[in-house]
Amino acid sequence: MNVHTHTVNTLLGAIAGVGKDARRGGYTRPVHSSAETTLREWFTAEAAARSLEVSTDANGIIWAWWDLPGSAKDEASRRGALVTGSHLDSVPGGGAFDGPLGVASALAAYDELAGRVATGSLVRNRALALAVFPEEEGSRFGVACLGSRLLTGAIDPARALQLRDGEGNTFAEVAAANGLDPARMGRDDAALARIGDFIELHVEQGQGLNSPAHTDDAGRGPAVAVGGSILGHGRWRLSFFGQGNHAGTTLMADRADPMVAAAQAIVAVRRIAAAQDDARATVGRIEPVPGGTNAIASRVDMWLDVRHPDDAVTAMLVEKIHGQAQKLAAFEGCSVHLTEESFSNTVHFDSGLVRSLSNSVRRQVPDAPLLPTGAGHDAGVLAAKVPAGMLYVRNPSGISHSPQEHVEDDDAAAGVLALADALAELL
Ligand code: HGY
Ligand code: MN
Ligand code: MN
Repeated sequence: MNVHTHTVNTLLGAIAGVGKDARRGGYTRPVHSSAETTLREWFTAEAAARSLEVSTDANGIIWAWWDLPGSAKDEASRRGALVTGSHLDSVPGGGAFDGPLGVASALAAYDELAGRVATGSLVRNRALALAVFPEEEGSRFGVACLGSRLLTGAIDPARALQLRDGEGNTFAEVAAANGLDPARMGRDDAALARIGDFIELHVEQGQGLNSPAHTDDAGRGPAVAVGGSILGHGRWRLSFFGQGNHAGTTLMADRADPMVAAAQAIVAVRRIAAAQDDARATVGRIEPVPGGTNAIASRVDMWLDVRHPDDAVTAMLVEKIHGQAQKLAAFEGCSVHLTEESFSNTVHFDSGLVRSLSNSVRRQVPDAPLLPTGAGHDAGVLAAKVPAGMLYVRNPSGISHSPQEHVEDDDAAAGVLALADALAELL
């Protein structure tokens, strides 16, 4: 067990019991839930134990600063710093690594770098900050990467603050209840000026490292990959409206059942996406109103996640799906309304940073490939404003947003070394 295996896996072991979901399996750690708050406290304690200067900004982003020796710790000395981090919130029933692996690896990489500075094998020229972004999954308030969108101005704070969770709480209310001042949320140019480069390490979500192009005879791929691009992706809500009624007293011919229209629309989503190369479209969430076993629904909301490398194709697919949904709704005597909830353009990471990451990572992992990903990340949102890059750590099954997501200890350790080398190159 070398120090990196010990540290990153010990750190992850310490939070392995936080936010376990007995019904779904895996973890359910929505932003500002008790579970995610516990994880934020865990990170803050681990950072403070490393004498990093920890603070939470107006948008709820946690920053842990490793300033240069003798630094005034002011805007000037922190300007253009190197930043690494990820998120701690999860999807419902998510895995143990999506988010926390990047945060734990940032702490373990700090340990490695502090060791190199102590032995004189690394001389730093700029500050390093570890960062934790809130609501990356958008699983409580519906908009992915809400923290980094607020920071970069990608979302109007007025819109963000009125977003509601499943219980009807607004983001403003929940943020205020967690010590934040909604009036101060929004684009933060001072914070952006402090980010010279941003690197996010993340568990691989998908089969890139396991694909035949990258695996050896034993079928084992490299431990680490460098991120090249993020697929454009968005979320839309399709609301079907019909006539709520009694399940026993309403003859089949007398119904306008939005559940039937929605069900057919879901099948159409699959057919339309399957006909388009490289497209992905998913309905993973559906909410009937009133949702009673013996009541015909009056309304059914379902959420659409559509992704494609070409943003124009994504828009065309959504248009096609909406048109089909309108036909299916009309046939059932229902209506349907489409609302866009969030959209992220396809992102290509900063080429200079990709080169630097590739050179440093390949010292330890010579066959580390450059991979596209279909998963969104805060690094993708930040890339619009600052040079951003990513490292992915091997996930044997490639499965994510599921309790089956996994990273082996040695690969997690290799990820920390790769991150430390990448950061050292940039420090
Ligand atoms: O949905 C995504 O792609 C990311 O995991 N939030
Ligand atoms: Mn995720
Ligand atoms: Mn993630």
